[in-house]
Amino acid sequence: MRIGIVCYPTFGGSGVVATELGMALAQKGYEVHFITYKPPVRLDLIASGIHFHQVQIQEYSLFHYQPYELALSSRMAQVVEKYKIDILHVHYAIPHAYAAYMAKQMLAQKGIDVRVVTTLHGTDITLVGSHPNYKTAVEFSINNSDVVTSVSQSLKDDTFRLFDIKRDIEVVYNFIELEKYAKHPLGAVDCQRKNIAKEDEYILTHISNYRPVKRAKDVVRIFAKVAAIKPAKLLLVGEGPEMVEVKKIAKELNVYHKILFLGNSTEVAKILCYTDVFLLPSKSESFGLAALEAMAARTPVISSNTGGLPEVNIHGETGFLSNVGDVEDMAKNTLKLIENKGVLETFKENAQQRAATFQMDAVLPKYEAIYKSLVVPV
Ligand code: GMT
Repeated sequence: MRIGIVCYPTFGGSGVVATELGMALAQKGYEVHFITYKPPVRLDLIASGIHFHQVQIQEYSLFHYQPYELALSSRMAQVVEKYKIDILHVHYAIPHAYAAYMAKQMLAQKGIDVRVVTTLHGTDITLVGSHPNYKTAVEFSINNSDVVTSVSQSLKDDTFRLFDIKRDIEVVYNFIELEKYAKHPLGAVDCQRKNIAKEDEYILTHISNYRPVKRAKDVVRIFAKVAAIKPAKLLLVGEGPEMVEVKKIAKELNVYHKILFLGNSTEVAKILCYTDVFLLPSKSESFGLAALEAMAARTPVISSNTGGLPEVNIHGETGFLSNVGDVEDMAKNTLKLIENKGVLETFKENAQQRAATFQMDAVLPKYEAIYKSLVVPV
């Protein structure tokens, strides 16, 4: 079977999920074609079965905004026709589901029937998709995909609450390859903690795109409260619009010198390997792939209780959940973990065991079953 994958090629969770899925499918013998504006950051371009088709945008001065959807749907239609693609699996509804619908219509004129699977990832429904500027088109694209999946039950519920949906949505959770993160007992990652912190220092980590939805300023506030009581370092991974303010608050709270700003990184497994506690105080989070990656690396998670996070992080077992913005409670919970070595060890073990329930081996067959259900035997 030939699968076309459309995603954002950046560090965001939806692009990571799409990339890991595509690479796993290629390993199982599927022919996988990525169609996007640049190679996805985690994509192994030379792996067997992987193909990449770039969407080119020509600047034209008449256009205040260049029409990416047009270029994308044209490219999708060309690639489907040339490589006889059976399924277009689009990740993140805006504008991918809409462009896929257009490609499908263009191909239908030529007697080609390509099937469209749309996976909803979060802000394409919650923050952005349900905004009146986009709502009509997003609702239309969801209702007109052949199959729609969402990465959590919470996101499915949000989709039905925010749109007039006239079809079923299947929950297919995000997944993890535990072996990539496991520091113990599989030991795939060479962990060199002593390069990062002193023996007695605890390491707290946050990974995100520093958009307001991540509440990264809360991360610094939590850290300042923890660092006032216990020796600790904070690793901030990623880049984004709120980073300037994050640094400002770190200086105001006098913890700047205890923070390592690591920027965007493809070495997430290595960084998590050093980490004792992962912080994710988001305002909205459909799933929280970053939390799952941390848990896979035996790291308990201090998070908010929003969206799909309670489906991933189990309160009092793999970490703790607090109300959005309750920095005091999040700091208290972090200290609960690091003030007692036995407690921290139990939570680390629980976190990894919980992450194992999201193993790729369990999730991949669900996508395969969806693809197979759509391809009509000839
Ligand atoms: O979190 C982001 O801002 C990035 C965004 C994306 O689409 O790349 O992440 C969303 O999709 C991830 C993968 O399914 C989920 O794990 C994240 O929870 C979700 N983010 C939000 O809902 C804010």
